[in-house]
Amino acid sequence: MHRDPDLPAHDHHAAPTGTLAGTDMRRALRIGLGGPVGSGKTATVAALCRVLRDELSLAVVTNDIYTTEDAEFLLRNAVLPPERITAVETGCCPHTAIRDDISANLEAVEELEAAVGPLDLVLVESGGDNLTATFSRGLVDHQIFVIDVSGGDKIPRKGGPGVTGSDLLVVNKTDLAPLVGADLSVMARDAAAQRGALPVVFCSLVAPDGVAPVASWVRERLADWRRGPTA
Ligand SMILES: Nc1nc2c(ncn2[C@@H]2O[C@H](COP(=O)(O)OP(=O)(O)O)[C@@H](O)[C@H]2O)c(=O)[nH]1
Ligand SMILES: [Mg+2]
Repeated sequence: MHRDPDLPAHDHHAAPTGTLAGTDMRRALRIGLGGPVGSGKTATVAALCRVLRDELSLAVVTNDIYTTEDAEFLLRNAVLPPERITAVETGCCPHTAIRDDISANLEAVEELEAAVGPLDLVLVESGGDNLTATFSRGLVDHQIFVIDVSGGDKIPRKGGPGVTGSDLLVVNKTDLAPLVGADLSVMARDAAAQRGALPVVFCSLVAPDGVAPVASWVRERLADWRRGPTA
């Protein structure tokens, strides 16, 4: 299996040691969403906000190269109050802003914590890239990689660090599988071969509560985070 050295460790408590400035309060859990342009990252963020916002205090950071389009979509759809959504305009390869020079993203997360915190969860959406984008473990505690079926069922087989080593692989747009001739069982088999025991969920965000498997996984990560380091 090919693992990227910069992917977050699967020890859930290795990286997150921060506290909110000036308080004893633990910082929010940070989850990154990466994946190719158009796979459904913003749609996943929007759906997660809708199902989690009444049970958690959450905020979102979006990354776009030249625009703030994703943040505007989330604002237009009123998935969270505007003060809980921040856009980072990377002005460069989106990969750089989530992996190499994460300062703008870290600043955005910290400013959200200071302005509307304490927060339970911050979702950081990467600007869409290809199959190679991964987050620095200094920015997020876990990462979700979102692919979709519309390019056919070959994507899991192609591998890359997001497919092989992300903490959760989401195969989105299952509603389109019959239209593009994508065989979900082939995708499941290839993803398992690439990922070993790491989890994979299939979803369709146009279905009612289609984000449920992703939301369940997020709730489990948050429960682990709240329990804190185990002896
Ligand atoms: N049919 C279908 N369309 C979807 C689904 N999820 C997202 N989309 C659409 O796919 C397009 C790209 O989604 P978006 O979330 O902007 O992708 P991103 O670039 O990864 O953030 C939008 O038009 C969404 O409405 C899905 O499960 N099924
Ligand atoms: Mg997006």
